[in-house]
Amino acid sequence: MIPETLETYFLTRKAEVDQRLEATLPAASCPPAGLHEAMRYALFAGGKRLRPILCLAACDAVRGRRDAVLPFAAALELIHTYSLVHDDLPAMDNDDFRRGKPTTHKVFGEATAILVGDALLTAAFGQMAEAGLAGDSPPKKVLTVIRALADAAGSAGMVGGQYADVASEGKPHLDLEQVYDIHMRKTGDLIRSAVRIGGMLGGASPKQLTALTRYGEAVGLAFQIADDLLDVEGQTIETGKSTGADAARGKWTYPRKIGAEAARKEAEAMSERAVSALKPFGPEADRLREIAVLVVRRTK
Ligand code: GRG
Repeated sequence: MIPETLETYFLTRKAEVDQRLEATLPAASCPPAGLHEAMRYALFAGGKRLRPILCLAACDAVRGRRDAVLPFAAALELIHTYSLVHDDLPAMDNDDFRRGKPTTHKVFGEATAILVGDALLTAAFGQMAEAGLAGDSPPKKVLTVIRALADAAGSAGMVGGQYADVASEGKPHLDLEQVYDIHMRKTGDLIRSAVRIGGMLGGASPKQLTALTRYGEAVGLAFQIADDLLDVEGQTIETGKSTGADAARGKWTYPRKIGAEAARKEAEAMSERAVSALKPFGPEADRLREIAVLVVRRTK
């Protein structure tokens, strides 16, 4: 058999996730049609589906059943997309472009964009409840996963990190620990949670779950630092969003705090830490290893 390349793996998993999302969301013509059209616009604008793919790859690493994990992988993308739609609003980052296209509020207006985010977040929890009802995983495990995702996405996790990020804008000084804390909560918690959920539903042992948690944490931080660097050095044509926006807004990032060169080294170190966290695993975790390397080499 020809070994599957990372590219094929990404494309295949992305297609599975997209199919699931397609089946989950009401048709654009279904009332309220304006809202459903806008939800679909936000969700199918060309995202990389990194979080669902990490979740499925973690399931593969513990030789779990991917089909039982897929609804939760889709839920992760629903939550991620809602966060981007809200993050782009004028009250937050005020971005006109995302994934190379006009942002949701630019096309459908601010009120609709707020409701799109609300509806995507609600759909994520509906999706997970439905998966629980389908009975592919034990109910207690499903509830544990839902609890974990609510923590990662809520005020102690992503939303709390976003709050701290917004509050830190324009401040004259932030310690590196504070920048780390914002990055971990804003971006890292959902990424770590994606990996943990794939492991938990896939049947990870406690030792495996600890290793996956360490991996997810390191990849989450590496990803955010790489994102900071793309904002400084990236090409709008590739990233699909305006570059230099963080500096213009007075945001605290790793390149601003420690310089671009040191930030790149830190991202590389995190990527290596992620790979070494996977020592307890054999080749079944190769996709996770490859993703950890890719995350710091990405150009979009
Ligand atoms: C508004 C509650 C709320 C939270 C927002 C994630 C986030 C918190 C804000 C996004 C700001 C940002 C650009 C952070 C950098 C890391 C990041 C999440 C980048 C976008 O994720 P990708 O690259 O996006 O996975 P795609 O488009 O591929 O899905």
